Amino acid sequence: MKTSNSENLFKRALTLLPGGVDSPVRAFKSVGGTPLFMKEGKGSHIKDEDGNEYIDHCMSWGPLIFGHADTDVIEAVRNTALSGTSFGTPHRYEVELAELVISMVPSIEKVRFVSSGTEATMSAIRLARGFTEKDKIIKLDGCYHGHADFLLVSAGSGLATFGTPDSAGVTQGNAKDTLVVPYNDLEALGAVLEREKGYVAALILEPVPCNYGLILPLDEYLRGVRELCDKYGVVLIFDEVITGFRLAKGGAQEYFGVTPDLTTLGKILGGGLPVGAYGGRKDIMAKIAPDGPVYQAGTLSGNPLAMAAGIATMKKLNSKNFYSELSAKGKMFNDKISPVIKKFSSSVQFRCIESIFCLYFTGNNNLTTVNEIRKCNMKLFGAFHSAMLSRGIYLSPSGYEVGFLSSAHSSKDIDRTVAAIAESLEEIL
Ligand code: KE4
Repeated sequence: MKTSNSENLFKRALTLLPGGVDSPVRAFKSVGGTPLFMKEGKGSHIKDEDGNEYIDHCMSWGPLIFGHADTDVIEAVRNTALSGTSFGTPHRYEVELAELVISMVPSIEKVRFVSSGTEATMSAIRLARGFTEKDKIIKLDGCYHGHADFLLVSAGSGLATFGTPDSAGVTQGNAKDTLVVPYNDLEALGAVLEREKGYVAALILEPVPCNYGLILPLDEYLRGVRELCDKYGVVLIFDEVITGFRLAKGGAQEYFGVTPDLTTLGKILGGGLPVGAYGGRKDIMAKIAPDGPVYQAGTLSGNPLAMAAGIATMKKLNSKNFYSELSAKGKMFNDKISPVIKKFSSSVQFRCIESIFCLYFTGNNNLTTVNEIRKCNMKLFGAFHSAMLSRGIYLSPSGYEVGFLSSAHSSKDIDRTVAAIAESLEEIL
């Protein structure tokens, strides 16, 4: 596979950008080899600077639920751009996208648009602290919520649960108010809430964690979290940056029937342009400036170009049968891949939920907590990723990330991906 153009571009990039990238996971550090510079995409396919074509299952990490260069989204962006990209004033598209989001997401009565998932989660936490006038927050081990300092915190030693900084530059002062408890463990959560009674402002979690592989919630876990938050007066924040508009029109909260107090959104919401959002109960959102004392702002928040992409995306998601057809694709993929995984079940597992999937290199089939996923063989994933690339399949370049299907993935694409997985597992195992 010729990759000299990507290699030359990467050499230049390394002298200009830290690690040659604008986001670390793109650097292929955990899978090895030179990151591929993509040039164009259409539907389920992308092409790199050397002309190699791939079926894409990373899909820009989730936003492209209709696939690359969706005609409706591109049309909306093109038409809007001709009238200008940003005015820094209120614009009708903010109103139209807000109406769509509020009509689709059960928990959202009022919404604020921002420009990334990080901005959404960072603002939602500040809002919850301002609303409750409490300092501590709880996050779930293995969940990722973007790079706000107080969220770059991982589980402390043992049951201490006080957070330890996950990154240089995050101060103890910032980490000390973040408590970390294991996901899928209501007992551990209840114990921390009891011990910290009266001090916890909010609990934030990915309802279905997708940043430590894919972790499926145990039955009634999310309902249990809701009940515990009610019992201790803690604001429940669902970070649906990935699951929002993905698992269902109303995201995981619709899919599992559990309604949080606040929801954060991103990725699909912007149809591939930079958009994030946070929203929820009116009484909580009333605290946000300029209505209330919690400050949050953004130059390009709600800009017409990004809003236009979001409106086109939301309207398309509301078309009849969209989710049942996407769900059927996920089921087809699962049905076709299962016999392949079964053959190699001593070394590889597979999980999926709707159009999100993940392969784990481990013989352990009980993958309900991050500790089990921590034991997966990421070196083998690296070999698998390269084997799949050589067969024209582009997977997210990290064993901790998930893969996606879009409405543009055909049954032929799915057959090709399944065949490539079977051949790649044969090759590396
Ligand atoms: P952004 O700031 O990257 O738009 O969103 C942060 C974020 C928040 N919440 C969840 C559940 C997320 O998954 C993310 C970002 N996801 C990662 C990969 N899964 C983005 C890819 C990257 O970091 O380059």
